[in-house]
Amino acid sequence: MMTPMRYVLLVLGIIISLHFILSFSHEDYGRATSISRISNQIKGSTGRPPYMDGVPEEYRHPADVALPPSARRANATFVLLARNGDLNGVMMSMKQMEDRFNKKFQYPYVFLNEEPFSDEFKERILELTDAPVQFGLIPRDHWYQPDSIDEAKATAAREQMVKNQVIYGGSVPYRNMCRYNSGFFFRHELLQNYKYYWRIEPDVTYFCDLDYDPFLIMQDQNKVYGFTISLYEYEATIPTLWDAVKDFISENPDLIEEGNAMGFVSDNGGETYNRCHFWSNFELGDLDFWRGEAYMKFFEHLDSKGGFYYEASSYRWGDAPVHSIGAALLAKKEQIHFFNDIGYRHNPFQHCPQGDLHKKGKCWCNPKDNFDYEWYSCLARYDKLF
Ligand SMILES: Nc1nc2c(ncn2[C@@H]2O[C@H](COP(=O)(O)OP(=O)(O)OP(=O)(O)O)[C@@H](O)[C@H]2O)c(=O)[nH]1
Ligand SMILES: *[C@@H]1O[C@H](CO)[C@@H](O)[C@H](O)[C@H]1NC(C)=O
Ligand SMILES: [Mg+2]
Repeated sequence: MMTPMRYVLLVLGIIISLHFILSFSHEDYGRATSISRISNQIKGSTGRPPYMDGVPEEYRHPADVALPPSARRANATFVLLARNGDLNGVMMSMKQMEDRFNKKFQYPYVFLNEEPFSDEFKERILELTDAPVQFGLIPRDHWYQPDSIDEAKATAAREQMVKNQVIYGGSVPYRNMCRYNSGFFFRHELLQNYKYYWRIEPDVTYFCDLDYDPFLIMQDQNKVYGFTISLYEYEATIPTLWDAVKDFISENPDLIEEGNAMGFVSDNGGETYNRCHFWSNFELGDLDFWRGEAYMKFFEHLDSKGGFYYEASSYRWGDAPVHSIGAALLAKKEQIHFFNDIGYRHNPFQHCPQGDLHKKGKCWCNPKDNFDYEWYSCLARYDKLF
């Protein structure tokens, strides 16, 4: 039901957004933007997370025409990890990304697979975009379980999880995928040429038109990680992951960043994990951050504990908690960005922009179906950092 007050607010919102849409032609887009002013927005505790200030208007490109090749762009690419059998789901996601964003902005795509992509896969994908597309093969030693893993122990762990009905508990390929996304994709040779990436998964939904370039926000504001959904890991999960994290912290105190987001992952200064993580099926990130000394050491440390293959209690270490804990401890909290205006769904959760943002993005999700402040979401914990 629309109360009169809400109606007035909605109309006001429409008038304000129309004003902005009409007052910026696409020539304004990417004009030598006041980067110094923007980096001023990365400030200390203000009581407000930076996303609440919205996207500076000079970033917007509302006109429905492709950006000229000379327009300013970030050093960035999409990344899709997929099997040949994922083709249909990949196309559904990619077609939407093209329509909602990339037919205007023309960022390239990198596809990765531990098996060669089929001709059919490549042909069908190439039909969807005018942007450059590259298909990469994952080196064997980046994907398969390393020899150091005790297979008897790993098998026992998987069998235990199947018994406990843990989702994907018995699957070796799923573990390979989680370990690959945690510690290897950014080392692929096709990604060496890029600094930022946006991960796309099969069968996801992008609800809104994006009229600005999130990669430029990442680059100009020195962000390392961007998310739209955050949530708790399953109950009774990954106890040994946090033990390994605590070892890492005590062995490498100098690598832990000042002003980090520890408060997002722990409620007691690091004693225990509160199970919050960013949902990594959607992520924008800084590849150089993952490739940097701190995260590489962090990943090698976790990998040496074997938990990507063994975690016996009830779960397997996923790339989502690993990325999230890495970003939370090794970056400043302001470097983690909530993309509030990107409407997104990966079953079974969705982020649907609210109010003015919903209108601005011409979003088609139901604003009442929004995970942000549901009981299982961690967004309130992110907000509380600031
Ligand atoms: N090349 C390759 N890609 C994989 C493999 N397993 C998963 N992926 C990809 O890794 C990503 C995550 O896999 P999903 O199966 O979506 O895992 P999930 O998101 O935890 O689970 P769903 O709820 O089923 O989506 C997707 O981009 C998959 O296409 C694999 O064995 N090989
Ligand atoms: C893009 O980023 C990568 C990784 O940092 C770097 O090696 C490369 O030189 C950059 N390219 C451009 C054009 O700046
Ligand atoms: Mg998925």
